[in-house]
Amino acid sequence: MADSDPIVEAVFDAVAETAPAIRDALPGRRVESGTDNPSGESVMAGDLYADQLLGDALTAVDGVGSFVSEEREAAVDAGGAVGDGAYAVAIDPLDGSSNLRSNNAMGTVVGIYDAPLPATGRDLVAAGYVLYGPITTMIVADETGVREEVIERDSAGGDAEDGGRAVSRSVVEDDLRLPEDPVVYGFGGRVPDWPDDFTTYAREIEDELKLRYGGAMVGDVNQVLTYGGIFAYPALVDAPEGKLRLSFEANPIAYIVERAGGAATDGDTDILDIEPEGVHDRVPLYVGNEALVERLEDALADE
Ligand code: AFP
Repeated sequence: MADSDPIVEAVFDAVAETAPAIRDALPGRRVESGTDNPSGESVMAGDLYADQLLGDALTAVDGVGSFVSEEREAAVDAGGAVGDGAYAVAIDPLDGSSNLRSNNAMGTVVGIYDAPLPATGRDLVAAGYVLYGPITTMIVADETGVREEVIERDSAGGDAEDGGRAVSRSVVEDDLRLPEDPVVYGFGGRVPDWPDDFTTYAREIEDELKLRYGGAMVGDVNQVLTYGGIFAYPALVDAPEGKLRLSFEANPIAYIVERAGGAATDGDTDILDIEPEGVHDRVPLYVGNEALVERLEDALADE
């Protein structure tokens, strides 16, 4: 078993330490901020708050050379030589923020790259996500494997020995594996916008599995990691690149699920092999059970 990378551990410490403050801030930030992000999407007040908190925390971590956010046009220089001892940390600060108004699950997605962005998923050294569900959990995937942690405020509020850290990280699953037998599926986008070949595939899956779609990728992928199955935000007729961002959403999720024994594709190519042109490139994402992902690639290739 490989040892954890100390910089990776420090990044996930910083992410975990911001989680309770982000969660506490959500009730007062369920409104639109009046601004759009680089992808042209309306930004919620919760997005901005999480982005600011995570930016401050992560740029302060030794070994983080740059901070790149779905909500910001350009990378924030954190003073390290990315790819030469320092990492670029890519964040989707509040994935699924549309769920704020409806009080449904959302989360923070983290990708730690050993190269400046835009980079391929093969440059990831670790990835993970915080899930704000009934409880706050964090999935961490690195060279040691995939684990699930529960994040709680430290009842003692932190003390000098642990640097006043105000949260506790409790590993509840230290070798998270995608269940062999698929049970759930979740497909994004509107059905009339699905291309015919994906619609045919979806109809087959609907006959085999149970629908679990909540509008936040982290929550839906967590269902797949927990019960087995497949998640997709597919290419759409009027948006062949789909909706999800490669750097901030698809790559980290692909890294996690592949390390847990699954597969991830854009319909033709392993997500981690995609060469992006820009930091905010979008990509279709089909991820989960390897056999179902292979069936999907065959279905899209048949046309
Ligand atoms: P928001 O962060 O704008 O809510 O978008 C979330 C997301 O990027 C991803 O988490 C979901 O899987 C997907 O969009 C949901 O998109 P739809 O609202 O089109 O279903």
